Amino acid sequence: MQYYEYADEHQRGRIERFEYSYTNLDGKLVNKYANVYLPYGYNEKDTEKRYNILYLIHGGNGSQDAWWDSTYLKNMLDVMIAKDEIKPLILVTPTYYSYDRDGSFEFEGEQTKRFQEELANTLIPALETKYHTYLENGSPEAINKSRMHRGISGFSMGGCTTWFAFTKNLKNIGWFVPLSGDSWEVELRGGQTQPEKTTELIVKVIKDAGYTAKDFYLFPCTGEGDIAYPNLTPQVEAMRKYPDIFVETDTNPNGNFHYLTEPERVHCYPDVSWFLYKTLPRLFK
Ligand code: FER
Repeated sequence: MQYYEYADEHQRGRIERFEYSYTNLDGKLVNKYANVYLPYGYNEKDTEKRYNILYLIHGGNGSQDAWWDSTYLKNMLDVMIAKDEIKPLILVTPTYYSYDRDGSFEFEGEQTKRFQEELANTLIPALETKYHTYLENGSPEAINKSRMHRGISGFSMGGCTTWFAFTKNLKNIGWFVPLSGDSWEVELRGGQTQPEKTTELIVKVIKDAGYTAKDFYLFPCTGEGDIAYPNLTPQVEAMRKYPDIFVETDTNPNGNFHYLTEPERVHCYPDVSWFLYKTLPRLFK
């Protein structure tokens, strides 16, 4: 099995901590942070330059640090940018937790859903008006206008978060890479238990927004040995019944949808980071 291997790279980006506060849906003020990867050459004084931005979400019980601690993500970004395999981008690892945890899947599902409100109304406007993104100001209109410069991905519950972003924040985000997680829009593991209903809901969101296949990109990924594979695959099969909305291709710009799977790979950060490595060059173009 092939993995991304560490490579020496002297043009290194840096990771900053972005602090913000958020009044959660229970009215409680929560002090939070997100880690922000700024690529090599990022200069806060250069206000002309703008960067695409990808939000990358941790799995259940994880944190803002999980991706950095468990994979070569930082080195991977540095190398891919230095080799010009991807354009320099800002990558943010927030957390969806803004409530006291109880460890249950019901709780996790609810948090990943509730996070969508925080993302749209607090995190995106605060963070993206500080860093040099395509967001011109913090208004909903400006967020909508810059959506094709904004993506979201995540592992496991972060994959569920990505699917909730699709149904709740499609007008704010153009690129979606759910890793080893299905949509819990209908119910827990609904991608497996209710694939048709889940897909109908997703299709309705697209149509209600007035969008077509040209208006979003969706690249779900998982390993065939992953515990989420049996949950995600039925959902993808149901989505394949709408080939004019989910136009499947492994090359842009011929389509907007691709289910990327690999034999053997299992439910862990290093395994799914391979999918990120494969998919990053397809984003924002
Ligand atoms: C899935 C989606 C999410 C799944 C598991 C999860 C087993 C999350 C697990 C965790 O965070 O522990 O389809 O399948």
